[in-house]
Amino acid sequence: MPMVLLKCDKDIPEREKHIYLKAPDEDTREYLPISNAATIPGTLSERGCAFCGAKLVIGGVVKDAIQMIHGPIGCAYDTWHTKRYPSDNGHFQMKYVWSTDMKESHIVFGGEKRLEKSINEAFDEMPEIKRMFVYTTCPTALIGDDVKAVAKRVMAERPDVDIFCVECPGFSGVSQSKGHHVLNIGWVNEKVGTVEPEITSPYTINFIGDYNIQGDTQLLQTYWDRLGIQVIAHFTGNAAYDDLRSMHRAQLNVVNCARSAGYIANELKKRYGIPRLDIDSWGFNYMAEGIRKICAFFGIEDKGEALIAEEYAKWKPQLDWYKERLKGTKMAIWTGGPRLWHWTKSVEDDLGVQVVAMSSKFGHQEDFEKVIARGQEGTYYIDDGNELEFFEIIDLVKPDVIFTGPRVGELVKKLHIPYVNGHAYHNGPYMGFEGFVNLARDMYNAVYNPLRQLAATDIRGAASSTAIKEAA
Ligand code: D6N
Repeated sequence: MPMVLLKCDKDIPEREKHIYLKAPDEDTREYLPISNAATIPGTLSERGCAFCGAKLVIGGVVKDAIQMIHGPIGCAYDTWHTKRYPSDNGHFQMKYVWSTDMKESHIVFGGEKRLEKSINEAFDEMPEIKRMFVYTTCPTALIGDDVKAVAKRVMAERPDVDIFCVECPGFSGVSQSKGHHVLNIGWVNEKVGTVEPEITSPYTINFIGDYNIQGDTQLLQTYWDRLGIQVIAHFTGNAAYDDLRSMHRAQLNVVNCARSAGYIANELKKRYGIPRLDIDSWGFNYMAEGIRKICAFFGIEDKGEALIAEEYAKWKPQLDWYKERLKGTKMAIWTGGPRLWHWTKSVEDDLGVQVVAMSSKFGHQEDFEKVIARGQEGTYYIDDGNELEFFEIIDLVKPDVIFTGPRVGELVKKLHIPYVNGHAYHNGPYMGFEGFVNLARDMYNAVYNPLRQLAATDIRGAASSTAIKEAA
């Protein structure tokens, strides 16, 4: 039976449809876990809200815009500083958070005046910044504040500023995935095509679905520079607001995270005829394949081969050093969705690591199709997993390392299983050739860390003190 009802789920048997164990000789197309559906009551979901998907994942990465969150203060604080996406302008977007700080009386009497005042205050405080995102949140959307009308008024009074409104309150979807969608479509509807870029190369791309986590975008940028490819816009790692307004001028859309940003790539194709090319940027094999495809599109294959050869010469020996030591390591990946399919085969091919369990918070059917196709037999594939399920899965598959977020990471550490931050990374970047060596290093350091044995030792008992001597 390929769908699995875990013991901890005996009171919520509907969970069976969300957990799949890949078995030999099955037509896996018949067994996709249900996904992108409302969380089942009774399960403690790890998901984020739709607002968070728009703000924390995509909009908040843009480096030169004020992020005005129209709602209670917590919506601002809780989507600030929990991810690391640096920028080359002093990390302006990570330093500050702005909120209209809605209180009960504003909810009763309406928050539009307060929003207008807050927008003006923010621009006055930071006169060098002329761009802004405004987000609605659950309460301000429920009371019907017309944020677009407010933004229009401010833009009429201040002709040098530009404001983009994201109307995507937390309750508007089953997970943060909805926020990705709303922001993608809003941006292409309202902002793309409103700025003309300066074209400096015969080869132009948009790089879509990469958020400069610990410098990913900046590392890949060194490749595009060496290949002579101009990136019109990065959606949205280290991105400038106005660059994203000129996305309509690229010759090719290169998509890394198809989940969060496939929508805008599809719209750019429909409206402007720009082709979409999906690549994986994590892993040696995948990165080389991606560079080959992009170079083939422009007819600059030689340049691509030269770059790949240089990078392999520099980094492959280091990767192999780690591969030698990580071979046979059992890994679990519990992140948002796409990293499951980006990573399962790359760690297997490049590092000899076996992925034994994968859980996606908000992946859709297409994400599960990809991950099950790329993943191994005997591996669990879980949609919207909860903590009790994680503990049971750990007992079943006994992973040596888990790539997940800090919250679940802290839990698994108590079981003396090392975790590596699969969202914001431990010491990234992880994309590209150098990046995958960083990932291997962090995995090696986690798995072989001697502190793990010490942490598992209780020095209060006589038996344990022997153990500690042995460990020492
Ligand atoms: Fe894509 S689906 S945007 S790759 Fe996305 Fe990206 Fe994945 C995700 S940077 Fe994952 Fe998230 Fe991040 S869960 S924040 S690691 V966390 N929405």
